[in-house]
Order: sequence, then structure tokens, then C-alpha cells
Amino acid sequence: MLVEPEPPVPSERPSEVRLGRATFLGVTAVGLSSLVWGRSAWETAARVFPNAFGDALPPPTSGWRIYTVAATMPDLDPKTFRLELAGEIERPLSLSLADLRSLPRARQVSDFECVTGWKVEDVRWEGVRLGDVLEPAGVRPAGRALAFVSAEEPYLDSLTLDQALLQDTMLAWDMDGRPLTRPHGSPLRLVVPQMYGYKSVKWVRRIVVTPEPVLGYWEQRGYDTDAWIGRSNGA
Ligand SMILES: Nc1nc2c(c(=O)[nH]1)N[C@H]1C(S)=C(S)[C@@H](COP(=O)(O)O)O[C@H]1N2
Ligand SMILES: [Mo]
Repeated sequence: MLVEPEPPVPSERPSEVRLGRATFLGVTAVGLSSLVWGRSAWETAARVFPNAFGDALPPPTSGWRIYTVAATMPDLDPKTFRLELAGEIERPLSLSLADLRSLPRARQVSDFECVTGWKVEDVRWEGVRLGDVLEPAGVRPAGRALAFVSAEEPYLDSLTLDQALLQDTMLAWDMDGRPLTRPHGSPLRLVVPQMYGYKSVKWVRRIVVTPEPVLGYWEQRGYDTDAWIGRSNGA
């Protein structure tokens, strides 16, 4: 049950032709024949794997609704973009996209679900795991959570360190094999497949390591801080 009205929807991408899950799997199975698909193998919301997707480029996912809280979307230049790391860390860092790309590459296929009921299946993401981003910064013992601050003020949300280090939580710059578009949070967004979409902060520009999770934008408006899909927000 929702305790709050549906988030405002200032803009929505025109719907695209919906291609079924079968089509997607049919295309990718060619390049991923040795891969074990399915929830049972991974016991997470995502199919996480280290290697390239192969040559086939499946069509982009559809069914997204573009959510924003400010009047205009941030327009961040990937060439000058910096991700700032601050708070309970040994070394504050300012990372360019090239810096992030030099870290171990993370790729996965996962579903994306909004607390208001819509869901997009089989989204392909590419980016980095939080553990690899945090490692050079050195999280201090007092640091137990992360606040993800969006360039779209005042949007932010948080995760515990454990939630940030889940196998399928990531910072993504590619979606469906293409650079993130501006409506989806270019150049960098958080992706938390095991939680409802409000955790997946778009236009992330600052990560602050904190002792406790800070209340996110929607959490200040009544949504649960632990946004587990199927196990929160009255589900
Ligand atoms: N900066 C920012 N990030 C955000 C939001 C937002 O309004 N602003 N909405 C959240 C919600 S409620 C959802 S469901 C997803 C939607 O992702 P999309 O806009 O890429 O479809 O983004 C999340 N991240
Ligand atoms: Mo959402």
C-alpha cells in the first residue's frame, strides 16, 4: 500500500514498441551460451556477470517512466563530470568518468521496479561496483552508510554499506548498451535492483559516507528507508 500519492511526473518518454522477454533472451543467449540464467543460480534480483555481452545488441528496454523532482533535468557534461567522495573516508576523492572506467567493469541484467507499480524487465547495465569506488577512498570505521546526492536538488537517497556492497548494486553509465540518456540520469546513476526505484538516484554527483543512513527525498515524504521490493512500503 502506498502512503503517499504517486510522485509527480513532469515528463514521460513516449512509449516504445514493447518487445517481450523471450525476444531479449533469444538475442542474448547467442553471446552468453555458457551463462547460467535465472534467479535460482544467483539468488539475487540480477544476473551479474563479468564478461562482455557479445556482439548482439538487443533493443532498448521500454516501459520506463521518467521521474524528476525539479523543474529542469540536470544537463551534466560527461567530459567535465566529477563524482565527489566525502565524509567518513581517509582520502576525499574527485573522480572523472575516465577514472571510474579504469576500475573493474561491472555488467548485469536486472529488473527495475518502481514502488508505484511499474516494472521494466531485463535492463542491461554497465558501470562499477561501489566497493571498487570506495576502496581507494578508504572507508573509516565510523562510516556505515552512503548518501547519494543528485545534481538534481534536492533529490538524494542513502544505503547502508552492506546494501551498497550487494552483488547487484552499482553505479551505471550505460543502459541497454548505450550511454545513459539525460532523462535516465546521465552521466551516472545508482542502480539498486533489490529495492524500489526511488533508491536508484539519477545524476549522482556526490557520495557522502556517513555513520547512519540519511533520510532520502521520498523517505522524508513517508516511504521506507529499507526499500526492499516486496518487503517494504506495505507490500
Ligand atoms: N534525481 C532523481 N533520481 C531519481 C528520481 C528523481 O525524481 N530524481 N526518481 C526515482 C524514482 S521514484 C524512480 S522509480 C526512478 C525512475 O527512473 P527513470 O526516471 O530512469 O525511469 O528514478 C529514481 N531516481
Ligand atoms: Mo519510483
